[in-house]
Amino acid sequence: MNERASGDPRVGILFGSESDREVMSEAGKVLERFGVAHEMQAISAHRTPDAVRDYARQARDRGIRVLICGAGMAAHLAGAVAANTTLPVLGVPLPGGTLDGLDALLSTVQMPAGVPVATLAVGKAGARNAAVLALQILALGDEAVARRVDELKEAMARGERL
Ligand code: RP5
Repeated sequence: MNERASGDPRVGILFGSESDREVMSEAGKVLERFGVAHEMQAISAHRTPDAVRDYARQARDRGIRVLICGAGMAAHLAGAVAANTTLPVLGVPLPGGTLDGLDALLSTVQMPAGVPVATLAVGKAGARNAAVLALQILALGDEAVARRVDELKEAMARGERL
């Protein structure tokens, strides 16, 4: 399972602020462990909306297959990305601020019909699970990734924790 990631990124990990990087790097660590190339970028739905639109619109042509978006407070990043791509978008609500993640959870999960964001748990567990879900999506068309996800299930059954 400890394969080195190489090649063009297949997963984009985005987050609304540099202050989110530490939590969202949990997703990157999982992808690294499974040998899936990814890229990480701070980009804000509120501060840099044009950059978010451009990134989302160009991602598929650049070879990205899944997008993971983490943000806190009024967390619109995942929804704004989903509005501009047909790639699967996985949202990770992040804790912090007065409401400590409940605000981000509701902002991320409550998308109107037609613009889905698959929303994970708040915080580090959500970041890790977003990476696993991204692997499971990639595994639909990649037997090597599918085998590694099977190995993860077996390892967890033996008591290993992700
Ligand atoms: C959100 O506001 C970010 O995703 C971050 O979680 C939160 C605080 O951002 P900073 O003030 O640390 O840049 O937009």
